[in-house]
Amino acid sequence: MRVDIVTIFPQFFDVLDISLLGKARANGIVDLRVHDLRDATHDRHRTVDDTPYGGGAGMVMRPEPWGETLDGILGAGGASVALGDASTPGDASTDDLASTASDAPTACDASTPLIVFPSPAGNVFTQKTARRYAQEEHIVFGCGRYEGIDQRVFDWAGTRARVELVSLGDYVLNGGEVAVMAMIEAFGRLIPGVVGNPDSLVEESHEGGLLEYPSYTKPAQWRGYDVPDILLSGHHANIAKWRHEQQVERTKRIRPDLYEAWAAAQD
Ligand code: 6GU
Repeated sequence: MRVDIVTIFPQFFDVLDISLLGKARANGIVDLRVHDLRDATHDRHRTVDDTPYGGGAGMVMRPEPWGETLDGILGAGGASVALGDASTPGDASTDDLASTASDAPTACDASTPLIVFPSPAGNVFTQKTARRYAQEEHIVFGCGRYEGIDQRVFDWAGTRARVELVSLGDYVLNGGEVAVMAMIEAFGRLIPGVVGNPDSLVEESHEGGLLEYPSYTKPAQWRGYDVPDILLSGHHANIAKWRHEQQVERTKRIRPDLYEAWAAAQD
């Protein structure tokens, strides 16, 4: 799988070398390339932003460095959609397929790369999104800063690739870098061969629609707290039942929204 990241803070992603992804890169499972947006500027100050047309606070990222950088990543070939067709909305048949039909053309088919722009205005990234990204052949992350990126970058990119705006949740970050790191952490471990024991992916929170059960290890007594007797019983069926009950109870208490969705899917 190929992953490109476009950012004005390339050093930010140095830590990917020491994570799980570092091993996946060394093994050749993930071909990850980080691009400095400023390398595609041609003025002495390496300017990537400017004042917004129409006025207003903050700065907007200029389109030219984005165009030049994405040209280099996407290459000369690949799909291209005629501008006249560009308003054709993509297949947004699932709620998770983060359609940006109103913001950018999505006429490109699944054989084109997926360009993800982290944005608080995007569809919320979930475990389902992570599973989908883990199946992609080529994802490009475009990290915006300042008040955003010139809208024409999204419009044009949608003629060359599938484009999605994706948010981590309802709060505002200064830029997309931390969001991209979180998304890579989430989908990277779902790429076949990245996590050693695939069983560990099945039991955890969100994969089954419920939060994880509590875990215990040695010692059996610690600072007055005992490990629940059932876990020392050796009775595997009872342990599985207890863990499931814990999951249901926890989810109901901490995430009633998830609980309702899970309960509705049970019948
Ligand atoms: Cl993906 N980007 C930014 N800038 N802020 C966010 C976000 C993303 N998700 C939540 N807040």
